[in-house]
Amino acid sequence: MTFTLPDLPYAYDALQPYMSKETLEYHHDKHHQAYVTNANHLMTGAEFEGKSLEDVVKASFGKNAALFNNAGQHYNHSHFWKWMKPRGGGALPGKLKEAVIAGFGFIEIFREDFIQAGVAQFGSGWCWLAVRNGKIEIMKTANGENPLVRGGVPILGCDVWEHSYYIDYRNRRPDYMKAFIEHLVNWDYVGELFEAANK
Ligand code: MN3
Repeated sequence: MTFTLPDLPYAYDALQPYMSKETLEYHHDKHHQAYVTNANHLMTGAEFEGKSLEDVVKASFGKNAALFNNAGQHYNHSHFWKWMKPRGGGALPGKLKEAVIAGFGFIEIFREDFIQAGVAQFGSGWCWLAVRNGKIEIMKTANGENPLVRGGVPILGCDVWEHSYYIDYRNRRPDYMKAFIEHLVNWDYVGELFEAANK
């Protein structure tokens, strides 16, 4: 298949002041576009014909590093835009809230652990909330990797590559993570993925 860059589900300035128009212009139009372009160049041969993005990510893991990095980042970013919304954050939908409380004790502890996972990821990568073996857990991964190749289903991910926050937060990754959790997360979309992962 040929991958295409999805449009942002909101205007470029819709996430201000927590994520600027300039950040989204670079991050979506330049970085994400480059992953799409590179993945399309690297998917030569019949091996990947008719395969979904998820299949390409899983099939290239450990076999074709260049394709895996670019297809993985295409997958991650396609969700990342939808994991945020203007006036996001706030309350978690019912079933997800129950699962988070069952897994972490308190919503506040989950928030702190998620932020800590993002802060502790050394260098470029992502932190995640994923469903694995029927349980909800926080994970962190390097570069373009994601829970799909570790037996999990990602339901929320935060991009901690510097290109995601350096314009707005400079080196203050903890402040970016806090703003992401408190003001940007689209919990309705996370809830939908959570219910789909449990079917
Ligand atoms: Mn990115």
